Amino acid sequence: METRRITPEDAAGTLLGADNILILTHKNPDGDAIGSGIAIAQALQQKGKHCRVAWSGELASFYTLITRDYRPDAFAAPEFVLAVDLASNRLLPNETAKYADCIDMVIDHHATSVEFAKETLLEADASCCAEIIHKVITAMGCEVTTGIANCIYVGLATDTGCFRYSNTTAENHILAAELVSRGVNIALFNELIFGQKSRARIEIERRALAGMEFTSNGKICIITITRSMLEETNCIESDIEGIATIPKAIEGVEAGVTLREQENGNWKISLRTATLDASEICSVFGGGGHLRAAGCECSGTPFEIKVAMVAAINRRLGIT
Ligand SMILES: [Mn+2]
Repeated sequence: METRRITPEDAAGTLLGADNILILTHKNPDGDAIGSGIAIAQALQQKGKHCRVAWSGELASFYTLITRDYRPDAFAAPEFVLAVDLASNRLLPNETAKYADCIDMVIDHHATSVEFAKETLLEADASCCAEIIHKVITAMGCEVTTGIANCIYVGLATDTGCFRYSNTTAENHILAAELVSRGVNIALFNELIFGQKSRARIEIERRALAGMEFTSNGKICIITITRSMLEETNCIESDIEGIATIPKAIEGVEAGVTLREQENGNWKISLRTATLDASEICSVFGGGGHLRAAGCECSGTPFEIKVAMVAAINRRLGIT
C-alpha cells in the first residue's frame, strides 16, 4: 500500500479529527507497545475521544503500574484504526489480524518498518515509539499527566534497557527528566521492571543456562527455550521477555542467539550483538529489527537453525 509520510504535528491534527479510535500493537507486546498505546489513548480521552487499546496475552505484573488507571471506552465498530510500535501488519496478534488491511495510521520507530497504513509516522532514529508518542501528545495540546508520563516512561525505559543500550540518546535523558517532573516514581518503576523477576522466570533461566552453548572461540553464545521448558516452569510469555539479553551479557560474546520454540513448531530467533549489524543478519532469514537487536522466525530443527545462524555470524566476524 502507498503510504503518506507524516510528522508528529500531522498525526496530532488527524487524530484530533477522529473518534472511536482502536489502537493496535504487535503480538507479545512489550513495555513500549503497551506504554505507547495507553499513553496516546489517555491523551485522546482528554480531548473527549473514545478509544480503546487492544492487546493480546497476559502481561507481566509490573504492567499494572500503567494499566490500573486506564479505562478503555466501549464502542461498536472503530472509525479510526491506529497502530503503535508495529513494524509490519503481519505482526498483529490473531485477535486483531482482521484489521491488518484497514490501518489508518501507524506510529513507529523500527528501521525495518514496511508500508501498510494509509499514513506513517516513522522516526527510525527514535529509541522507542513512546518518545514519538510524546511528541504527538504535546502537539495535540494535551497535558502530560502522571498517568501518561508513567506510560511514556515504561516505553522509554524498557526499549533502552533502563538507559543502558546504545540506542539511548541525550534526548531520552531530557525526556526522562521531564517525566520525573510529571510525577513518575522512577525508583518504584525501575525496581518492578528491572529489579525483580518472577519465580517462573528464574526457573526458566536456570534451565536455559544449563543448556547454554558457546562456539567460535566464545564469540557466539546460544540459549534454547523449548515449549516443554515453558510448561515445566509455568512461564507465561511475559516471563521470558528480555531473556535474549542473557547470552550477550557474557564477557567476550559478540553475538548472543536465543532460540524459542513456537506453538506452530517454528523457532523464533533473537539476536543481540556487540558490534555486528543484527538487523542485516536476521534479514537473511526473513526477519529484521534494530542494529544491535533483531529477530527472525525459522523452521527446521534447532541444530539446523544453529548451524545456519553460526555460519552467518562467523562470516561477518571474519571467522572461516
Ligand atoms: Mn519499540
